[in-house]
Amino acid sequence: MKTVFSGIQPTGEIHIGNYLGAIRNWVRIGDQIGQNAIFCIVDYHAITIPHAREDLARLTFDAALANMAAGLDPNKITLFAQSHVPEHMELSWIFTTQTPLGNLEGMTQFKDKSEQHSVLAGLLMYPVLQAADILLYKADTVPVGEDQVQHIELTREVARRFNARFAPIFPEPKASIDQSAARVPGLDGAGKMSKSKNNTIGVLEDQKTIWENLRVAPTDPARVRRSDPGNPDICTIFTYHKLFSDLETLQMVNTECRVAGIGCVDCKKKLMEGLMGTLEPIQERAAHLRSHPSEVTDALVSGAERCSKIAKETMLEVREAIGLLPRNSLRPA
Ligand code: AQP
Repeated sequence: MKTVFSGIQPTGEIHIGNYLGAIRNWVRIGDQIGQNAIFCIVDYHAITIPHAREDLARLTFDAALANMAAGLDPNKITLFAQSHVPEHMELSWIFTTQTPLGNLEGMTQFKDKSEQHSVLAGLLMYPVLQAADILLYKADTVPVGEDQVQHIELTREVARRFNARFAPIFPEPKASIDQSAARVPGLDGAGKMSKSKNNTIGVLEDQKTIWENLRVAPTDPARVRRSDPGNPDICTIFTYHKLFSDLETLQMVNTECRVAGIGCVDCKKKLMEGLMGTLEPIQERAAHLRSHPSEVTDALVSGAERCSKIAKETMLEVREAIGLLPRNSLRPA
């Protein structure tokens, strides 16, 4: 790992899927490689579905705050907002002109989101912009959840095609996935936890709200009465236990659920202990950052400065490679 890039959309509250599937891994990588670990709040991606203009800036700031609270230290790593480095859009356009439409129409996320939202052209181009985000910094590793694997494969194709046609500028980056939490399920048990699906446990959500949502979350449908035995292997709550509870609790739940020794409410109360044990320190750091917002804004300012430098250098190479007329060549000698 020389350079690592990953991003998160400011489309809502950061949830435990983002934390366990991505951010936790980002923190570990940052500890290993420092400021070459580049993390981005991808606000231009967030507008590929209809968004509320009055919320976007706040959500972008909040996403940066939540990431810092979850352990990203801007004195170590690089954190910035995508729109503060306009070269992302320039490279994205160049890649758009080189990418067959068929490659984009087949993307699973595009197909899923097209069913939920009116289809904007930007939604189709989402993975091209993502390729530009990653390749602008010549990142070789992209730590993501499983849902992003297909997009990283497209990024590799984009790099390969560009290198073959113009000049060998880009690495072919690999996805890095934390298999223990590659696809955290949503509270509704109907698919992955996702900000846009209203099935989340927010990392910064207060204990009361988390409990209200958890209390009514579906479990094994065979457990209609307290006395019905259940099967933890098909229960979302047990999946969360595996992510948050200690071994002793895990074994107890695994055994007792199967013989109706504990009910679902008891099981969920047990989960709350492990869950809040993880979330409370994050929430304390978030409270500190809320009362010291300049720590967040300073991080974003210096992150964008650092990224701008790298981005400008890459774009000089790219423009030359594709044969554009260089602006600085027009100056008289
Ligand atoms: N449920 C998840 N389990 C594991 N990893 C996840 N990621 C997202 N959900 C899970 C990973 O988190 C990083 C940021 O992704 P994102 O901003 O696209 O998160 P989201 O919650 O998926 O956001 P949206 O706005 O609701 O998008 P859609 O509708 O596309 O899911 C990524 O590394 C992602 O893999």
